[in-house]
Amino acid sequence: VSRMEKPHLVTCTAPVNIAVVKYWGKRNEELILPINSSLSVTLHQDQLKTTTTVATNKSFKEDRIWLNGKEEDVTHPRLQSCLREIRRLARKRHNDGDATSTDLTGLSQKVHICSINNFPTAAGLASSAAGFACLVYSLAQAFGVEGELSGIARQGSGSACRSMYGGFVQWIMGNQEDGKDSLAQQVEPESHWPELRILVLVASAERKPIGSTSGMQTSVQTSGLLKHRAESVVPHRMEEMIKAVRGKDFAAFAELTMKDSNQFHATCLDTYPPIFYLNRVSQQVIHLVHRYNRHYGETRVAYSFDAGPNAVIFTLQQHVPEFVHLVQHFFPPETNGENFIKGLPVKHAA
Ligand code: 2P0
Repeated sequence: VSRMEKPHLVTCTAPVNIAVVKYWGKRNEELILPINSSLSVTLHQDQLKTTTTVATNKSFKEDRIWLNGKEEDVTHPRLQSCLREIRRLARKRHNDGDATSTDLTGLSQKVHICSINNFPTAAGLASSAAGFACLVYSLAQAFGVEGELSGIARQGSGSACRSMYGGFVQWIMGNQEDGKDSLAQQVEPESHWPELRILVLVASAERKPIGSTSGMQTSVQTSGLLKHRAESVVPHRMEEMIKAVRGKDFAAFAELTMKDSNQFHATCLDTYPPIFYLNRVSQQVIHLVHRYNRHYGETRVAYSFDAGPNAVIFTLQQHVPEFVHLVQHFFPPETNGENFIKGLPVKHAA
């Protein structure tokens, strides 16, 4: 029996982000360069999040990874891109004579990575965003790398670059071919708008039928609406959204958020063959929100849907109890103990 050297462990967490101006479509598949800029809100650290532990040890023979307790293929190209880029940065720091970086023996060490989500994976709840952001940050910590890392997270999953920052974050699409200017940037910190609240209504925790990566590929190939959106709608919408966020103008923020979600799903329908991420419950939530806002004659609540039927609700703190009460009334939890909501007609709403 040989004594194993104690592994060097780093554990980090990264939260999910929810896009209010959506990313959908790449101009470069390998580098993950988008056809439009996007903007998101990063959730609080203690909510939907990934926790990742990276272990390095001289005795490790190969890189290995476990996701939610199950070993996965470490040769996955996007995972390899992240590992390669972090090791490249670490080597550069070492060669530049940076005293805080790991020594050369450390640089050549293999890693074992364990990653756990506290929410359903691949159910359209941005699991890859939190996952790759957390992976890249943990690897950077393990290898003593600091600085701009969103360009590396982006190569794991596009939306992951936005989870590298808290608060309101834009992913600037950039225009260089090498992608060096396609980075995330904080627009406002998490402290900027403390009254803003995000509710996640889980309509289905099942895996989505069409993954984002292949879905957006088909959209780029077939949807004229997506091209129009990327070229003629998003640039102006990004400006308007940043203005609404900076000015904490909830009505403007909410309207832009709902319109952008709707247009994203319209491009999915314009994709050929069409992609449907929304279901009956999603549509009922959409109706409920509009009826609620109409009832008060002002926009108090907004919805947004990603590549799945689960609704993300944006509202201000003072409206949370009433809106949650309404949701519980119209979508009572099923009695089988599962955490799904049941669709009921919304014709009695608000
Ligand atoms: C977003 N989504 O902006 C949009 C809205 C889904 C709908 O980013 O291929 O998992 O890994 O870059 O980041 C989902 O796409 O796709 C996504 P890849 P990703 O949040």
